[in-house]
Amino acid sequence: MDKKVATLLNEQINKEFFSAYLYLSFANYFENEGLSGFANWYVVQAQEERDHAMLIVKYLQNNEVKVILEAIEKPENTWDDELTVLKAGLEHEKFITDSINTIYATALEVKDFRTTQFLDWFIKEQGEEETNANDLINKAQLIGKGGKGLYMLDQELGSRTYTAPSLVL
Ligand code: OFO
Repeated sequence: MDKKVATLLNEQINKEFFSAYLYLSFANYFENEGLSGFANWYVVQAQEERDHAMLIVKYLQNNEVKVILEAIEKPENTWDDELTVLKAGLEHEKFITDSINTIYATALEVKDFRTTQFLDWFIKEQGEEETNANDLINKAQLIGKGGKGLYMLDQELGSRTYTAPSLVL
């Protein structure tokens, strides 16, 4: 595999684990606020992010590339309110989308079509995750501060369950 592509994929592993860490921090925040449904939603999201990291680990190993694990940055743990957390989530997903796009473009440049094909799943996944993050913001904005609406949204988010990724390597 091209060295630059391999390095970017190695770095992406760290970003995915950081995403899991960040969303776990979101979940802790919501748990402390008494919003266990929101907390559940982000715990599931954290599990998905860990899966993304592991998919890249496996992909690199399948291609005889040595995986290097770096230290995971400490995520933020205090926010002003629920909406600020949700907006931080969307910003983070956009950052990850950019990162995946950069790897894709680099792989394309060196005609590494195996990697672009591998990344197709991630491109689609990022689209879904940005939509989800946006939807959460819209719902929270519709509801406004506290009350019955927030309680109902919390109930809805509490029903999210984890399913392993469908991508087969
Ligand atoms: Fe890894 O899926 Fe978004 O960040």
